[in-house]
Amino acid sequence: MRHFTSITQFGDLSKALEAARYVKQNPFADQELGRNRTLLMIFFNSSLRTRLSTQKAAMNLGMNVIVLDVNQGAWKLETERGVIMDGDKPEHLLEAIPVMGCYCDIIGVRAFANLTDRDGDYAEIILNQFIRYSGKPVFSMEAATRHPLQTFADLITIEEFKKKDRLKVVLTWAPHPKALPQAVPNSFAEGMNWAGYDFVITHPEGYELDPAFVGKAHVEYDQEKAFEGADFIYAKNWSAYEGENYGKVLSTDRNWTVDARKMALTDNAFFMHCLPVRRNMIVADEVIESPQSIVIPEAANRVVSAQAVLKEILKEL
Ligand code: AN0
Ligand code: CP
Repeated sequence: MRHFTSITQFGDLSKALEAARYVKQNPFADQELGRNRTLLMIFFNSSLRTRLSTQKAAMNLGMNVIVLDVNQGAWKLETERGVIMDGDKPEHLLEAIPVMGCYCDIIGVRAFANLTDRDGDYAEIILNQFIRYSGKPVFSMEAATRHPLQTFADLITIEEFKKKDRLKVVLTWAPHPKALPQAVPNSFAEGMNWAGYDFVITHPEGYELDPAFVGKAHVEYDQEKAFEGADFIYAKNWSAYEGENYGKVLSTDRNWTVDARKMALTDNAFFMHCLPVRRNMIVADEVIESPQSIVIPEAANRVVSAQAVLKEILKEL
């Protein structure tokens, strides 16, 4: 594997799960693979889990790691080509990227959607510029349209906790005060379709996701109906995708918050969320603190997914 921007690039589900199992059981077995190799992680947005888990994964593989928060200490970067740079941005991404490429062997990039220009976001302009101009393998640490390391960790977690072969997995929209990207729900939907689970997406009308990611999922506007018999509830907020509402918050209706009464409609489902999560907006305290909440093992599996991906990339350097 050269670049990793979507879970579908990891061959098939059984290959991905086998790679994850090996890494989990033998975390330090491949220290030679990463020796004298440098990972550069570039953050255009904040992070707790992605930053720490990817660094830990790289250290497990014997790699050196450099982290750059673009908004803290680096020159402010212009991203549009053709701009007369007489404003507050002293450097262009088109020089910065190949320069960064000189200092490392692999680059991880976090660059969220800006939520104003849908075509630009869905063209993955920043991530693709890294792929094109850095000269190095690039992986997504959440880009505009996908968060594949999260999706991979989610799949590992579902496989670890599932109690039956035929699963009903439900992705539910939940309220949040600020506009969030569609990357996590898009990527999760892509992963569920790829894995072939029975998959339902529930959200208020107006929050339809890009059909390319929805795929074969059943869309149900009645959240309680969607929850019936579910084995996994995956909560996430996202802003609108459709038309001129792109990037807007259309509702903060707390009737969509995941609470114990709704969880009681499921088949004793596990509760998942990628974190960070706003309690009592997305999920009630009683649910996130319940034994059915697996948000911490889910976050722990971020080391496993990052390590499995880094290993695949290192093998082909
Ligand atoms: C981000 C998002 O919704 O994409 C990151 C999630 C991993 N969340 C926030 O900005 C709160
Ligand atoms: N889930 C996740 O990617 O968390 P961070 O934004 O803290 O990295």
